[in-house]
Amino acid sequence: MYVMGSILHVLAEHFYSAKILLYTYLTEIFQAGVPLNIITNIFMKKNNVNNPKVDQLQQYTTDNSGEKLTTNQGLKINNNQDSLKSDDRGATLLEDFILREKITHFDHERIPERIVHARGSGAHGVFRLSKSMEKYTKAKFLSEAGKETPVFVRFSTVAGSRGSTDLARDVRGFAIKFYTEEGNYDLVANNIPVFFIQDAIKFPDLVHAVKPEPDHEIPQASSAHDTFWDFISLMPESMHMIMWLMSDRAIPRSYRMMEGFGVHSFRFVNSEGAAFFVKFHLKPKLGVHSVAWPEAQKISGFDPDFHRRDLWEAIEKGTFPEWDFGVQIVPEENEFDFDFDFLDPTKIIPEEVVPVEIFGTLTLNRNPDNFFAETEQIAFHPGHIVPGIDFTNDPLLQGRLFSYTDTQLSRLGSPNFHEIPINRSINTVHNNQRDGHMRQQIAKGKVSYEPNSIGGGCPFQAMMKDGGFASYGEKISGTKIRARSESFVDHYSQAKLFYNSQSEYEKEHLQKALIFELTKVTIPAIRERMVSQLNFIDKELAQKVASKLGVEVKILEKPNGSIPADADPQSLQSEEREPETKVSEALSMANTIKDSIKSRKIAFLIAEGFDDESVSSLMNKLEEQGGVVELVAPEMIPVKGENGTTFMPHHSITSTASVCFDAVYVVSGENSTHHWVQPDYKNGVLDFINEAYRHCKAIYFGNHTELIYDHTDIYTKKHEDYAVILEENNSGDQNFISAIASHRAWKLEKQRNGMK
Ligand code: HDD
Repeated sequence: MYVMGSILHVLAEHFYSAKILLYTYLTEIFQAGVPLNIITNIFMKKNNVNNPKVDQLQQYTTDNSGEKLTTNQGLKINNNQDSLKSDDRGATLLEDFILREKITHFDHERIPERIVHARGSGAHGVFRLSKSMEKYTKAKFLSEAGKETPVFVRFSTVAGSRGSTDLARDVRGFAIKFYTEEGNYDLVANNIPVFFIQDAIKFPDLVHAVKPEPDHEIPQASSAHDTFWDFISLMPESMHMIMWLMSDRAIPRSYRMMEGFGVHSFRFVNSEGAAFFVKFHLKPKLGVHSVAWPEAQKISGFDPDFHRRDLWEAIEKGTFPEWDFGVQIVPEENEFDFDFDFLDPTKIIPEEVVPVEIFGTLTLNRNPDNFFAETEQIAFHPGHIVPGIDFTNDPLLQGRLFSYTDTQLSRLGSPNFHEIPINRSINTVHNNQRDGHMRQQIAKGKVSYEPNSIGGGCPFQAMMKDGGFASYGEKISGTKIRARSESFVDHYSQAKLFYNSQSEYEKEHLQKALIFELTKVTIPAIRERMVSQLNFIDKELAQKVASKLGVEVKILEKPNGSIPADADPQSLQSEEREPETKVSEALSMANTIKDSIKSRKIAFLIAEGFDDESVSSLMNKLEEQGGVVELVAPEMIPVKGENGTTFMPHHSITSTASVCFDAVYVVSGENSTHHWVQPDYKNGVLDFINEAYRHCKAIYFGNHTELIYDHTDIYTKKHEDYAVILEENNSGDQNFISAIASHRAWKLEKQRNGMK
């Protein structure tokens, strides 16, 4: 059997392009003799070409194919069905070490979930440097164009538990571990470039406010409740972040379609010791796209794993998610040239003021083998840096530097969490740290101290020229004080900048989000405080929201919030600065990339007697351009076309909804149309189409589908709409493809929903 396995392996390696064909053929031939999973493992081998981190993980990876069941001590088990008893109807014996081992391990399978960012998904990949950044940083992985560094990326929501829905309105984490030759570098980023608070001392308060309320643990994965808005309405510094959080950025279409931001200003330090302030950016090659809030709510019911599944499937299909990676760079001497403080994490540097310099591509190309071992056990920390990258005095970052190691101790249970395979650096670790729970490294010799003579002085400290890390020698002089800098006290200018940069439909979504969230607030005083805060950002916005909440906008006499105890709040608050730019195009998703249908999911509504030629032809066109077609039929049974082709549907109309797709094709065919309008299916198919229409998706009606079309909201509203394509033909196909690429016809939303 194993000889057979090796032969197959060699064959597969040499005839890569024919792998799939060969696979189908061989599974049929060898089904009897070789277990299917041996063949599968060989042919569906994960993409791990030239990835030293993946190679390292292989040492710890096991494969049960063809193996016998054993205990954890390696003893072969001959009966895994029955415990050891005093008789076949007698009590179980304490002696049953196999039962005890199995149950004990099971009893301890869970570890504490992350206090924030508990719900997440991850993947392996590679960062490829396209341009040397040597001028700015001595980090080796950023020095030589063409260099490839293995990475593991974990995306997450913040507030929900491990089992919560992916589609919560929330910030998304975007944490990247670069396994560099100089050690691990972690960029623990988010999909929003600013944060709620300016100082880490407020983090526990923020998290307690947003998490489920402690008396009844309600609500799960939602900010729409009293304690969150109570806190926010008292924290003017959070207003910029709130604008982002209430925008559609907080409900991404896919992890693959979100930006990533390092948030804080970090430092690049070059080999001459010169330092530069940098802000990290990741820009998805597929553009930045979101779903609408009513969709998000429904997706949470149909597929709470929507983002996790999307990431997994895209990688399995070989549509590898990609981001351009870059930085905004500001030389140290220009630190004070801006109208905000670089150390304030509630501020962005508008891209129109300092453009993003792209220097490489991040590609995710391999799903993990085991969720727990990799995605759950990975431990990120903004303090994992390499020479050439350094911190700033941003008080939020400074607090993070303490929090992340600390949390791993309670989550992973031991200071040896760096030895868990996914956390190991690809260069070897040498130091005098010893022992502790679950120690794995076997350190030779007598010496575990330094200086020493017995061990020949090893391990030696590294000189800077040999890659030894030395902190950037920032000059500091000051008086110890527990206070906030006055340069941090402008909480509204950039909130305004964000709001004013949004397109009309984005502004409307944002207003609706605020109304949704604040409607769930049960205490009128909190709603009132909140709309009064909004009034500092945009008077019309405040009025609109207030009018739906039954509260009045009050001009705050004395702004609430965290300000130095001895400062006059009024004077600080009113110190609003004139922003350098009033509108930033980069802040609106309306201006994002819309040129590809790659990985877009298109539902084909097929029923008995459908036009199979048109299905095959359009399917080919869409798939050629990277689109993903899934067939939806009245029932989950094979469906025959008019020319005899039979398709097995992916879904039945009752098991999915159009919110799970980007576009809909109502397949040509008189017979199939008749089938769909039968009483059993008519409401289902109409709901499917009408909902896609409301959410501004591309919809294509093939030939002879009038009987369906005439009953949809589209017909009754008789709109001229570029994203609804009637009757199949060549230009129809092309129009459909363009409409899918443009993501949504958001501009027609009001019209489509019958609003003025
Ligand atoms: Fe944090 C996790 C991102 C502020 C304390 N954070 C965590 C993760 C991301 C971020 C992406 C998930 C990592 C993973 O996938 O394992 N956090 C941010 C960003 C922040 C930020 C972009 C602001 C700019 N965080 C922040 C502060 C503190 C923390 C101010 C504490 C003072 N964060 C944590 C934590 C977590 C965490 C409690 C929970 C799990 C973990 O670290 O490993 O330590």
